[in-house]
Amino acid sequence: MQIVTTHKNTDFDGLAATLAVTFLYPETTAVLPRALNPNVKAFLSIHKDLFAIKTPVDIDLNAVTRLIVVDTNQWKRLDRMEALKNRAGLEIVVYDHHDEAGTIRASKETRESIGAVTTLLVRELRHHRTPLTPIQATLLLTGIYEDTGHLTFPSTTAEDVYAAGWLLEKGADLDILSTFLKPAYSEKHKAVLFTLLQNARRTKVKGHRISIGRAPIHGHIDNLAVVVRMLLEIVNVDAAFGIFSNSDKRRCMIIGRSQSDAIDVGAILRSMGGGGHPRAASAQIKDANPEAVEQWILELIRGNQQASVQVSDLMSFPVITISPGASMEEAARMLRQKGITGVPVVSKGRVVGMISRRDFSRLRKESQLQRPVKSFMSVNPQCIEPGKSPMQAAQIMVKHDVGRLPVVEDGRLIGIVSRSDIMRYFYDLLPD
Ligand SMILES: [Mn+2]
Repeated sequence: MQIVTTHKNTDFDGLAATLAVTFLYPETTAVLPRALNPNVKAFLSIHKDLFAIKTPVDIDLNAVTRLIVVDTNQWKRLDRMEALKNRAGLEIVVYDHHDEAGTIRASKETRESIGAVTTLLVRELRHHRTPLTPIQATLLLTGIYEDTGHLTFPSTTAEDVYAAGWLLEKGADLDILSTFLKPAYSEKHKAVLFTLLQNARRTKVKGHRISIGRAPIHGHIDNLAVVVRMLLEIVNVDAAFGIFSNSDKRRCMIIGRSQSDAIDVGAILRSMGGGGHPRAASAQIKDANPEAVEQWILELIRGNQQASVQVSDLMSFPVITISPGASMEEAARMLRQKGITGVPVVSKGRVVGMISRRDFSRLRKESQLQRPVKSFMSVNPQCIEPGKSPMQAAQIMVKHDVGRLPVVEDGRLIGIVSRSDIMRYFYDLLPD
């Protein structure tokens, strides 16, 4: 078996390079350390199903014949790989961009001073003409951007920039990327934030807490959205708007950020001629008076009748279920025929368990296929109510490491929502 792994507290560069190896060599198993940095964890909470990822406890290290390590060359930075340290005959391949000498003695090492280790893998992907999906390209670009500070760190090389350009050609999505990367923040941003905080007005509209701040801008400032994001977090409202008037160019830039499904800033700013997503959007208006813009935003929120998306809008129904007395063999047949990976176990209309493909690994011998589902199912599974938001569903899935949630209303099973339903929802929010 061939595995690829990376350092503990995995960052996007480590994750991207790890998965890039599996894009290059699909027979490779990706093994991620159990400790991931928070940005990576958030990314995987939504994208987990797209990538086959194992943890060190899931795999049999005795079966490993080839170990590929990316973004580090130190044994101590790997999670639970000690058993491989002195394994005779083990082939080790390292991809790294750290200057210090490592403790891993590789049979093949690609170590270069370059902004991101992901760039080294992109070089191979290009060379092998490996096809990439836009989501894969987005992940790889996120790795490069993180380690190069959006291509601004002095360690950035021309090749990092070429790699980034190539990934954009392959459909990498900068909106998704900026959702998961912590944005850069400068002195200029600090000054603007200070102005916003001083004059931001806080109001309640239809029960939603809104803050709108205004700041005059001189010259050009990149990424003002960072400031609005911080305003939203500091004043802790459902949605925050920044109105930035640029006197010399006689135009107004409006940026909205929301942390509630009930306030769709994308819809609001689309009505003003801009665009974006429900939680992040912007618009530009010529010759506008900031005071009038503020009133306009408030009116749009008052008129914004659009219902927010709930789990019940995304769930599938009717739900295929199985009874606790059915045999494991029947369960296996059902999963195979319906092409699903798990099914709720229902008794007298109530969800009593969940049986999924991974439960079959607990069968020790063929004859156990005749045993009832109730002996192998996970009991008291995580369920969700239909009125919860897609984000809440994603959080439960990542917290409990489950790929689907029965949707239960008044104790009754009314649907089921899977990780791919949630993911599709987040991607459909993006404009074409
Ligand atoms: Mn790195």
